Amino acid sequence: MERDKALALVKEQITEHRYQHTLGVVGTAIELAERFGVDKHKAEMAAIFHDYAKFRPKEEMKKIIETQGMDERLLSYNSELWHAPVGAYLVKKEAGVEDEDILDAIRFHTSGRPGMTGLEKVIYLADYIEPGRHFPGVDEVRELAKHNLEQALISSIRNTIMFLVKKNQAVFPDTFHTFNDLVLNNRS
Ligand code: DGI
Ligand code: FE
Ligand code: FE
Repeated sequence: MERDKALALVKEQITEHRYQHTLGVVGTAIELAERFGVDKHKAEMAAIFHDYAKFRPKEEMKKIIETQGMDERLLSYNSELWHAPVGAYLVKKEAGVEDEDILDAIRFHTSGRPGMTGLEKVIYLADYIEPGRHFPGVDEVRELAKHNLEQALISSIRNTIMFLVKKNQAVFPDTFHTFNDLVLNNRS
């Protein structure tokens, strides 16, 4: 699919603010893909569509999770997690994206998963460090991302987990499993 066609499809689904975030993720994802040897076209497409389902009604997302055989544990956790797997489903169904690498990068962009592909790592990280993000610790992750994809990812997932824990929010198990997987496989 053409970049402009994809952007037009996404623009209809999300707010202007979220669209500006998406453009930030696209630029960052292409940079990271180039730096770390990941397919740039797939990175661009996954970035464009990553938050496609962000504003779907919760009831619609819940129904899709239940009827499409998705992980129902999601329903017990923060509904912010739902737009990632539901997005992968809707981007295929409504936008006609068939590439499973791209769909997986959308599916796992919020929780990550053990054994993430390079493309999945690039999208997770680009979502975290795009220029519009301003949370504490993001500059340190931006520095790490200049030369080490895995260390940058570990740092961003650690920040996310600590942020949730400090707010007394339950952490989805896959987020912990992703953190453990990366730490255990990147000990220096
Ligand atoms: O969609 P974005 O805002 O661009 O970013 P995102 O897809 O990473 O979603 C971030 C939101 O998801 C944020 O409100 C925190 C929440 N979140 C991320 N990981 C977890 C989580 N919430 C819970 N309960 N558990 C998680 O592991
Ligand atoms: Fe998201
Ligand atoms: Fe996002």
